[in-house]
Amino acid sequence: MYKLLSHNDLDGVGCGILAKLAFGQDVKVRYNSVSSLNREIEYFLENDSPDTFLLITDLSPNEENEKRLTSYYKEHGNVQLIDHHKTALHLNDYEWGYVVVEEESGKLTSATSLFYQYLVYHQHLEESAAISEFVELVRQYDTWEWEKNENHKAHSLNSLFFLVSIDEFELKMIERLRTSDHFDFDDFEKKLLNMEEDKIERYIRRKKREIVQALVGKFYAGVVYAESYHSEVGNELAKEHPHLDYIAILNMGGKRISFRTNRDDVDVSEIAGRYGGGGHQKASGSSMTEEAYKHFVLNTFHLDPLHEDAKRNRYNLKESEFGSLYINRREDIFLLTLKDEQWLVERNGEVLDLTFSTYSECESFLKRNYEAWLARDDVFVEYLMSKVKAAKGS
Ligand SMILES: [Mn+2]
Repeated sequence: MYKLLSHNDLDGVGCGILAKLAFGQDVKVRYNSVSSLNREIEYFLENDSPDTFLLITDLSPNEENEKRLTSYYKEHGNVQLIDHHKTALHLNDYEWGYVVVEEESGKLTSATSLFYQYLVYHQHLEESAAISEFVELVRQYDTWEWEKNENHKAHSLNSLFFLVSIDEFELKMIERLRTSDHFDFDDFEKKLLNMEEDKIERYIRRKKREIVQALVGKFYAGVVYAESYHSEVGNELAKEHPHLDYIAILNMGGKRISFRTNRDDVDVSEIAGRYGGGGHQKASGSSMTEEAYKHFVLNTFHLDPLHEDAKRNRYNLKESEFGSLYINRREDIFLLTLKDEQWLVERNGEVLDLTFSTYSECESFLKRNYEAWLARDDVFVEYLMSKVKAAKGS
């Protein structure tokens, strides 16, 4: 007998699907949130037969259960943990732990891709084109590589995962992976998925109008409330606001926070760690602890949302040789200009005593300190006319 404790997201359920393909009736699978895993481990250690082989994927136990699992392993063997989270790397110190974040080729791993290798290596499962394609879609979604590769099928797979129940998803996928030569969606699913993508787009557009900016510790965070589509919301907001260090997505009902960044110089697994959570460098999560509540809810609730940059301008453009005009809620007027290959900021007519070697650094400074946005063309034209008037008058 086998027992698999896995995460309740697509990557975790991908492991469950592979386990059922490999072991059929001989495996019991339980999907967990990050917080419920430890209860399940304790239940297993107290109640299950030592003949049952325990597999844990895509999640890591707390310190106490690390100890319990280690002594259990010494006595019975029969434990294997497989994970790809950076915050779980220390579990490689145990014989029962196997954590790989990145393959030697530089390819990022997922729990499903590691577990697939494990099952094939131990001859529990035979490789097939359909399964390999499914595993790769899960991996690309979980590592967010799909976006760079424009592999929308990977994104669709995750959307489908959320459209149906976990049980239904499992059943559908197991059947398909057993019988198809290649992995694909059926026509009805394709129709559903198109509708879902439109819905996600509208949801993200709304969230773009709700995000607020807050300095938390030494980092500038974008804070937004969202119950669904955390990865998509986080990713789009991070792209929209590169001056922010990370995006904190608050799920008040679930009392959880997701952290996302697309920057290489920020590690959100450390941010989540501060509130007792963990994860990857670019994506992590934690519970809404009292401290987190204070930092992200209480201290930010009164703030006005960030304003988006004007998008349809023809004249007031970024990095323009005529200067780029920004405004903010306090009605400050900023002009970004290039002089002697350095970018300067003029605030309400006065040049600040700072220079920047790139436009993006200059803009980032402006947005972090003044919450300014690129003004619309009509504001720009009005500004230029007032300049001309002033010049004529003098
Ligand atoms: Mn994962």
